[in-house]
Amino acid sequence: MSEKAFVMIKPDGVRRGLVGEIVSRFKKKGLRLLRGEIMEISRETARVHYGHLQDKPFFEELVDYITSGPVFAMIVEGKEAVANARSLIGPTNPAEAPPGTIRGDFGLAVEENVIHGSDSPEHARREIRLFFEK
Ligand code: IDP
Repeated sequence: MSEKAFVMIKPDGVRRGLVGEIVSRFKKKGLRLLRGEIMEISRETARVHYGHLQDKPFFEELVDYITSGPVFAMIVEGKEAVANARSLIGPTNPAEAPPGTIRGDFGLAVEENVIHGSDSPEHARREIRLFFEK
């Protein structure tokens, strides 16, 4: 059974010219890129997307970061797309992400961790609606 995941290259990844390299990793893994779009996200969308973190002390900084420039939003599809995308992406903190993962290879710190990937199929559906169907 095929599944869809929402993946987003964050503004630091776009600014640093990593879109092509990162997209190619998803393709080499065997995931299909159904949509891929450069977009600016509003503070309102950022607040909804990261709503589960609104009580964290870094929430405003997170909204600043994710709206600091264009992102590259994607829908990838394939078998267990959510789990497979998360394994390509690696743990939240790049300092703890192993080499070979996207965060491990391209990031230094949790405040700029290059990429987002949905953490469940249900959240993937919600994020695809939020970013692509508004
Ligand atoms: P995830 O992105 O790996 O699913 P979450 O815990 O959902 O991790 O956090 C969402 C995003 O919030 C992270 O990707 C990162 O950009 C940011 N973040 C998480 N923890 C911190 C922190 O301690 N300081 C600053 N930003 C953080």
